[in-house]
Amino acid sequence: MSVEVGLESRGRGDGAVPTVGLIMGSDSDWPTMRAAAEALDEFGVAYEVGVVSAHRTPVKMIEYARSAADRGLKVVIAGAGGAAHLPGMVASATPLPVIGVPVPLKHLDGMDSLLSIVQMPAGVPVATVSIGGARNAGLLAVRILAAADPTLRERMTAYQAGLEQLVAEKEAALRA
Ligand code: RP5
Repeated sequence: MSVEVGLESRGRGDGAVPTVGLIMGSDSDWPTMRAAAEALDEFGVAYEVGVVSAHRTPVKMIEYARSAADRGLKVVIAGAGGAAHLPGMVASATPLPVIGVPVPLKHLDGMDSLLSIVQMPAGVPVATVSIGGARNAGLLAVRILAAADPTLRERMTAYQAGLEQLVAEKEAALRA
């Protein structure tokens, strides 16, 4: 299938310098990872997106991680499946917070991806979301940025109010 990611990263959002790096081990991860991109788009967060593989492009991965902070990124979202070493390896080579997304593959229902990402050694944290939980990865990145950005914090608060409203509406429909 045709996907929207390539080896070159590109910026999105409101045209500003990307603050989030959205990377994945393969273009085949994009159907899962696009939910993170959509969440960032909803909040107007500029990001770059690309394929960086721990196993197939290890030099690129290290260069990406080492240059990430100096290039202006504040958070990295890294998705991978199977022997999912990308998030942890990126975390080992950048001081930035790294959010790992376990991508479910055909076998093992994503448990292999989850355990590969979540079981990090002490000293090298990766904030791991649920299997396939790319939307939450995007939202968590927004929250991290919002800690120092009042405008984003307002948007996140409004989003949370919207969730409450949605539940109230569904509950009302249930009772009708
Ligand atoms: C992982 O291997 C990637 O993150 C992907 O989830 C998986 C399979 O990659 P492809 O063989 O589809 O390129 O490193």
